[in-house]
Formats: sequence, structure tokens, C-alpha cells
Amino acid sequence: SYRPLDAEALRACLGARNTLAARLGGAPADWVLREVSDGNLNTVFLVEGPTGALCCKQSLPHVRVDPDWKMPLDRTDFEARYMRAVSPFVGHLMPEFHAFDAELHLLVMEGLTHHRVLRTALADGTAAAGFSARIGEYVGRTAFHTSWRGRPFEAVMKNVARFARNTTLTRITVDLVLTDPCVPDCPRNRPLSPDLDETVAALQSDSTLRDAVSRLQERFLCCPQALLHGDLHTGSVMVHGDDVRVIDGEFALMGPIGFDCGLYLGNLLLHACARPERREWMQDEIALFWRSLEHLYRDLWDENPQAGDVGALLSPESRRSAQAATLRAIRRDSAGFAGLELIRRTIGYAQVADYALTPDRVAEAEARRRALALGRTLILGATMDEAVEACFQ
Ligand code: SR1
Ligand code: MG
Repeated sequence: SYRPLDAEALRACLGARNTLAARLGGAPADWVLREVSDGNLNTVFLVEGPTGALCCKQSLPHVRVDPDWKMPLDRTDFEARYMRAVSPFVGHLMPEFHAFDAELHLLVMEGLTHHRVLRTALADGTAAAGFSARIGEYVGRTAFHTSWRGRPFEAVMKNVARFARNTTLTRITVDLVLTDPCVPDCPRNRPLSPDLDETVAALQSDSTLRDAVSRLQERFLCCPQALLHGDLHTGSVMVHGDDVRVIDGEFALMGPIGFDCGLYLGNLLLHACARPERREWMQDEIALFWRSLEHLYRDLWDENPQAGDVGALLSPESRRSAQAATLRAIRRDSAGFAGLELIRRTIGYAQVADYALTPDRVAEAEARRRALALGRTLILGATMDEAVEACFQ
């Protein structure tokens, strides 16, 4: 009995569920419902009652921002599964999961009434510096505890099997992030200012770049290291002071840890392209992210050396070199995926609001050109510091 819920239908639906109604308090007529849909895919309502707030997210039979793009409803199912899978490890770094209705494809979680989407908070200057330490912690925790080092292989394979069925959204990532931006005249890519025609044409006919992107496609699809969020950009993070929450895990899949890192860091770099005066701040955020992730990942591994079937035989000394090698490989993957994110957000279907922060058309073209150059440099193997040094002259 699926139907897309409007505010009044949702009020009735929550009113009929005692535990959810009790969280809100009062009577259904007292609740204030606001549609706060922000992402491309789903409808989201914030519901506030006298004693609490809920966030209710429902899948639509199509992409929210494009009703002609039809889509199965199961994406909130995967988000609910993801939240259940990682919440024991990340605690308050994500909203609390409350309920999932499998018929309505309706996910109900803690309502974050005071938080703002990080991308918006960066745009209007309300984001407090240092948020990336929490994201590094989030990725470190999920990456270790859902990996072959952090869990017995039976538990990891359960996630491999479960999330391998998230094919609709994985297809979106394969197409929109890992393929389309390199394809000339791809109808899903966005028309850009003619000022960029030459730059885009050069990028899309660059065979060295295509080879490197093919290697990243292989890493993404053939390297199930850990359970990933799968869409960890600055629109998937909410902030309120130093309280940072990761939301929107509907793209979850088993994949290379560097994919989550790369998407997140790519969006910080993109913000720096649009607002070059914030480049140092964004570089500080990137450094904070790595410091936090690497410390945590090492500590978790040291504290749980026997937790998984991979690595259990290592001596403390060999473990230290295995840690260093693993973290180096994660950084390498991250640089490549950050490069892809920069390029797809600049050429592809899903553009971002950061470019609207540029003062005029000329500055916007310059920001986009810089993002493409940065993306290419990263995909071809530069470290983030090298790429930033080369592209921000
Ligand atoms: C049709 S979905 C386009 C994009 O929105 C999501 O947030 C993902 O980033 C996806 O690539
Ligand atoms: Mg999203």
C-alpha cells in the first residue's frame, strides 16, 4: 500500500504509531510539519512536537528533482539497513534510527532541528572550523569495524550480500560519478558556459585520463574493503556548532575505503575552488580529517588485533607496517576519487551550489576550470597537497 505521503498523510501515519507519537508528545494536531527535501532523490519532512522531533524520509518512484527519471522504491530500505549496520560503531555521529516502514518505504529518525546541511553552512559562513575531525572519526570507525580486519568474514560477507542488491544507486554512481563526465556529448551532463568548451573537450579526449578513470572504476566495483556510506559529500553532513552528523546513507555498498574519503575531500576542494580565499581553511580541514581517521584506524586495529580473519596473525611490528601500507593505499584511492568528484560536480548531472558563490560568470568559469584541472591532476596520481599546490597559483 505504498503512496507518497503529503504532510497531512504523514501526520496521520505517525499518529497511528504509538512509540513515534510518544516521542513527539502532545496530539497529532499539535505537531508542526515542514517539508525540508534538499537532496536529489527523496521527500523529507521534519516533524516537531511538544517533546521531540522526527525526520521522516520517503522514497519516491522517481528522482525527486526529475519526475521523468523513474526509479524503484528500495533506496530508503538500504539507508535503514546502513544505519542499523553502522550505528553501533558511530554513535552520535549520525541521527538516531527510530523506525522503518517497508510498505511506505518510510524511514523515521531523530529530527535534527538545529542542525544545518554542511554545504549550506559553508555557503553562508555559519560552519564552525574543525568539523572534518568528526568526519575522519566517522570514516575511521565505519571503515575499521565493517572491514575484514574488524569483523569475522561471515559478518563482512553478510554485508557484501545485502548491499550488493543496492544496484539502482550503485548504477547511478557508476554512471554519474565514474563514467559520464569523461563521455563527450553525454546527454546527462549539464550544458556549461561556452567559455569552458575547450577545457571540457580536452578533458574528454584525454586517453591517459580515461585509463586512470578505468582503474578507479575497477577499484570502486572490485574492492569490497568495508561498508561505505557511498555518497559522503558536504550535503550528506549536518552541523550545529561542533555537533556533526552524517546523514543519507542510501548509496551504501561494500567498496574501497578511499571512496568515502575522496568524495568528502573532493567537496572541500570544490568549495575552495569556488571560494579561493578559503583554500587554507579547506586544507586545514583535509589535514584534520586525515589525522583523525588515521589515529582512530590505527588505535582500533591495535585494540582489536584479533577481531577479523585478516591480520590476526600479525606481530605488533608487522601490524604497524601493515597499518602504514593500508593507510597509504587509502590516501592514494582517495586522491583519485576526489578528482572524479571534482570533475563530475563540474560537468555532470548533479551539480552543486558552491559555484553559485562565485561573484560573476568569469569567476565561475575560472572556478570550474580550476576544479577540472585539480580533478585531472588527482586522478593522474598526485597527492592532494601536490595537486593543490599545482592548481592554485
Ligand atoms: C540522480 S541522483 C544524483 C546524485 O544525487 C545524489 O546525492 C548522489 O550524489 C547522486 O550522484
Ligand atoms: Mg543524498
